[in-house]
Amino acid sequence: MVNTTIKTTRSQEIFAAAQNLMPGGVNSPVRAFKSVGGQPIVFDRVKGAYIWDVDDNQYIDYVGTWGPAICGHAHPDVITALHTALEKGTSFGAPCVLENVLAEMVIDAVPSIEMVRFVNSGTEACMAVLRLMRAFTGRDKLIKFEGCYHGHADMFLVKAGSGVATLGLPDSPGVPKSTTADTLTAPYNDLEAVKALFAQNPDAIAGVILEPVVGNAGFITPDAGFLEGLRELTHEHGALLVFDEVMTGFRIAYGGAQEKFGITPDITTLGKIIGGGLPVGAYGGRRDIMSMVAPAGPMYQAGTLSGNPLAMTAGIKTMELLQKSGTYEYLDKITKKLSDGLLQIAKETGHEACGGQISGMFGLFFTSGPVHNYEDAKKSDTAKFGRFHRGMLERGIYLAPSQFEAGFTSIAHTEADIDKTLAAARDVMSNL
Ligand code: HOZ
Repeated sequence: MVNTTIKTTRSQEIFAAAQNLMPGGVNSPVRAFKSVGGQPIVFDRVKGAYIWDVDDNQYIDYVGTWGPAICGHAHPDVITALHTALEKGTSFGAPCVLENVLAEMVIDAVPSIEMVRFVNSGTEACMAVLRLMRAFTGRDKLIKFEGCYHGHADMFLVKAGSGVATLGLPDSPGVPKSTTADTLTAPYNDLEAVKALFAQNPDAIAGVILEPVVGNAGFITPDAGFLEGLRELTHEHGALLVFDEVMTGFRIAYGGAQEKFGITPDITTLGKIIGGGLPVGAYGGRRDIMSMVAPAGPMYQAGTLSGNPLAMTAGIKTMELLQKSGTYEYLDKITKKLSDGLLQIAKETGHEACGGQISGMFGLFFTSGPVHNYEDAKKSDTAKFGRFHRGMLERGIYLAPSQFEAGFTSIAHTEADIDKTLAAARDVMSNL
């Protein structure tokens, strides 16, 4: 199936060539449109809330490069700062003062972080954190939640979200059973299941890792008491609590989910927004834990491009922009208008749907819900979502090409963009 009402000749040519060059024609699976049908759109340029494809079609973008574009794409202040930084070089492989600046901003903002280490992606951050959890506690097992995604490292590819959920894959071939033998899983929002795992594995669990608000199984919020319960259980059992805030950090509040919900984990992983659109990840936490990391301590982790001046610059400028008063109120206002509007239109046009938003992060499931965990999310009518996605695309609205990914807005999105999106949604849902 190809796009029917918009001209995508050039996109099709480029994607056809790409399929002979790269597996599936892409460098990350979800963007291949496999679960929504049709072909991916090949982009030419981005600006503010908009993207343009190689056939010159314009779209309102709710992917925002999967989260980083919270200030809108190619914000002029970020671009100007990058030009200046570029003149000084692209990578030093040595300390630079920009690392101190971004580190201080992260430490000031995120309640759990007293020291931070920059890496190059969220995957890298989570891989390092697992090693750190084990090094600090002397225990090997970890608990993760079904549908949560912590990057593509072997130990986390168990009942994972994001592309694994989108493609309906069982756990990935190539991951030795021995590597995941210590990965225990529980349904999200199920404290009793976590209690049982602790009871079955006394003094063996290094920690619990989760997306405090899930974005990789669609958008799922924590039930009242869930995060508090995990905090208590981990304390009680001498285990660490890790918030993977790669998506939620600096998005649902400046200090992330931990600020929003008032629960302070021991360790936090970050990515996306802190790189302002360049490749950055980070992990940080209590000083005594982070002091385990080499060269301060014995736990090894390294990276040639880590802390590089371009990525630090984009991150610093993006975070400065976010500090302007009213940022998160505005994100919440427009995203609530979008989310409420989509649910109302679904109701009026006779579709079972549920969803919600926090600040500039949202989701819509085609199921009556409520969705508390991945099993609930899987009840969604994914074929209908695919048709909805296609219809929206044809009307100039770019949504994440998967039922199992959250959507993102930015401060560049206007009320008029939301109105246009809702008008398109009414049109599409009336004919689904
Ligand atoms: N894993 C990303 C979303 N959860 C998708 C990355 C991409 O395709 O760019």
